[in-house]
Amino acid sequence: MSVTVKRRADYLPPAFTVSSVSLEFFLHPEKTRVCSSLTVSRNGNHNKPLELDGEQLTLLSVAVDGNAVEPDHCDHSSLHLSDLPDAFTLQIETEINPSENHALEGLYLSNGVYCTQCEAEGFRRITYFLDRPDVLAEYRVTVHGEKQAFPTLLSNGNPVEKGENDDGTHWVTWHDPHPKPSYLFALVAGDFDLLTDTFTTMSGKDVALELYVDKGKKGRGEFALDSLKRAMKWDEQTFGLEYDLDIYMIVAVDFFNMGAMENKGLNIFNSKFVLADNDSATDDDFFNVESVIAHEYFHNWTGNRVTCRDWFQLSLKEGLTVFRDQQFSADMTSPLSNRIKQVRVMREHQFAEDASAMSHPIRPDEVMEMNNFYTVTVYDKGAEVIRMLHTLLGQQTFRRGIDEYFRRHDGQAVTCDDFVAAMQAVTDRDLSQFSRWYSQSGTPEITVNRQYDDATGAHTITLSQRTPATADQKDKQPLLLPVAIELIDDEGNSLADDEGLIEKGMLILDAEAVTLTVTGAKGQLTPVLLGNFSAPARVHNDLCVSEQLKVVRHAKDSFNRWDAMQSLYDFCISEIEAGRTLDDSVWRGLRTVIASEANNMELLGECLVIPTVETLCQSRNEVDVQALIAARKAFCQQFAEQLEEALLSVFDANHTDSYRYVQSDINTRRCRNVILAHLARLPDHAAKARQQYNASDNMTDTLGALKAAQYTDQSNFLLMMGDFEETWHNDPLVLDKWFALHATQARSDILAQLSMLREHPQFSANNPNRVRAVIGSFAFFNNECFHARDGSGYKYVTDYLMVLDDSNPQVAARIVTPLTQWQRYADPYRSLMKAQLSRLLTKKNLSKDLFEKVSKSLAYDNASSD
Ligand code: B3K
Ligand code: ZN
Repeated sequence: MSVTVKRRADYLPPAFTVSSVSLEFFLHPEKTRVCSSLTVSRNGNHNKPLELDGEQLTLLSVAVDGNAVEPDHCDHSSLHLSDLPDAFTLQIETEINPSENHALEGLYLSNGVYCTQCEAEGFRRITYFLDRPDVLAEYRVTVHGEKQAFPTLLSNGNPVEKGENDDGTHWVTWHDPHPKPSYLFALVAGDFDLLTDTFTTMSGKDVALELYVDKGKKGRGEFALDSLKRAMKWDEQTFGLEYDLDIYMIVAVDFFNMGAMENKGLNIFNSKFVLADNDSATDDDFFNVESVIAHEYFHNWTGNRVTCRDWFQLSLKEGLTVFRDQQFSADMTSPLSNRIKQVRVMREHQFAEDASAMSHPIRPDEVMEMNNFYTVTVYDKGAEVIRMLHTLLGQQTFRRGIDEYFRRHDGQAVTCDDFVAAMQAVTDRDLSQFSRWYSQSGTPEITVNRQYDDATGAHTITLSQRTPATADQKDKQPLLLPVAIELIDDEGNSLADDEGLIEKGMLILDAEAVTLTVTGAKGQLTPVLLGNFSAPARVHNDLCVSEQLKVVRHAKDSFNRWDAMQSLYDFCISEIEAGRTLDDSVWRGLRTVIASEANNMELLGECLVIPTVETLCQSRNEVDVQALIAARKAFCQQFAEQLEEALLSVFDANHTDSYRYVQSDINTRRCRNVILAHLARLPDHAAKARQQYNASDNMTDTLGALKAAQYTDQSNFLLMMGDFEETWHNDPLVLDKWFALHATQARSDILAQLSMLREHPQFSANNPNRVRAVIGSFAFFNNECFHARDGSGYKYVTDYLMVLDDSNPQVAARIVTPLTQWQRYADPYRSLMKAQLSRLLTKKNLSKDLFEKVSKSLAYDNASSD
């Protein structure tokens, strides 16, 4: 298979520009006609042909300035025209088939709703166009559709005209005054329930807010609408950014490849990130709705008003917007639990991506299929890079930099370098070394070395940095790492270093190594690094159990305290792996922590979570995954037995009243559910899961009870699962939770169970949410069965992907991720995984999406052995 690789270095400005686009859609399930009229000008002095992108289009006609022309070339991927005037009108008519579009890119019809998804390169499935983000045009769009089935016809911008046709159809014309790239185009047609509201901006302009949901789901839309208003207000207060159209629309659809899409003035959302009410949504669901609503809204400035020059610059909008939504969520909920959530994503997924064949800098250099680069690296590490800038500059200077960025680039398509240059303009700190974060891939590692001089009483602490080679890049340079650091002695005192290299708790590590000297410490001096996870790095610290417990007790930074607990658990599990018995001092220490934090539900709840298998893999090489799972399980069992009383007293002393989504209650529910899952392993407390299930008035506690029940006997668990299914069988979004829990069961007949789930009346192989709930949950979260020693789990997923790839390559390429991470594991796992990837590679008509990930993974010979 030959697939073209696109390179960042090859960027050329477009040969032609398009200043205005007029589109007319005649909707039809199988034969939608699209008439486009473009105002085109030659860009520069050249004779090149106009080369338009297209995919799966049937061309009906082409005309230049009103005269029909024959293209030089037209096939399924492009249309070329030459001998063109310098400025002209180009009219193109195409036909597309929305019903057969199961890839859910371009215009598709599902569940009786027409909708579009154009980012990154989906617009070319609608009409031939210069489908690249640096071609910005003003759009006027008319949509014709059947009146009965599609009373709502939407596109970007403001509605300007509507009318009825003689054939019983009706039409609406929309105009978007803001020039935009094609990836922000959107169209929706359907029959919805509508929630409306208004928001008055800081300059006094009224904006109409409209939220379109499935019929009968109005009650589940209110929280999203309120979240939108909170996000609008927050962006005004924090960044001085105001909304710029008269109307802001959000449509919730049931078939969607990802979370949501920030189309100008017309966001399209996966209904999972809109619909939430007290009965059906968990605390996490509410959190996710609010954060995705905010994320898409924030894109209106960081993404839409200033967009990307090319797709290699994706982090320009995504990293920055994720950072913005993280700050918003922290302000709306709680900074600590938010930060822990973000760090879990970094450690479990982003560090794993760095260690895989798909490693890339936050600004990638080479891409085969752009959809494969909407990654945790571009998004989450991208946000960490912005966060470090924020840390280095401080909120006020950072804000001035953002203002400068908009002053320079509003209305333009720009690069990450442009962003850094705007930031550089407001600070004296030289950002040239910092810029390496954009070009260098991999996870930097900070190693701590300690020495003590008896004669002088001086402690020396050397921090050194190194980024191991990655699959895409061998040579690495030192990075600029802001390292929040605290030095604690045995009496819990926080000490300064003799030379004052640490300023306000922050050490800038920009060389390969730096040495600190500290005198006057009482006893052992413990360095506590990366407070609040100040840089996306891994730390090798040689702290023993008593020092970890000292950090939990004395560190000022709550994140560090949580982190020390995680390291402690990691250590305990490796002791069990090595066949050693845990010292009683560990349990005594943990009992003390529980007792002293008994009133801090938030921190305690997080501290009692045992690291996942994915996290534990990060500190191990060539993992025997079944042995690791067994050791983790044994630790959890001992944890419950040893800490039973301590856990029980916290569980019994804390309760919530009837359900409210407020932070103190969220913390209590979280802590109680974490404890419940521990206690459920003990026969004496197994009944608690059932009791909580019966008493629960909310989805968080119901699900918490179900999750805990999996550690009790099977029949009890299955009875509860049966009851849950009966209650929610008509509610696919809620049933997804049941699908996912079922798919993550460690049981010997799991593959038969998965096949049964696929026969469930609510399962649909064309619906990404269902596929992710069943197959995705199995591949990502059912470690024990996915990694079955006979390779049956890998084979099952591969068989599924072989079929899914034909209809929805984007979702298939997401779900293949765990298989491509074979290099983490020892044999037989790695060979069995590779064998399945090789099988996948032989599939006929393998998509570019899967080809890129699978072929890179197979070609990867372990770069970690450098
Ligand atoms: N920008 C979209 C993601 C598009 C993904 C295309 N495969 C959603 C977001 O990040 O806000
Ligand atoms: Zn985004």
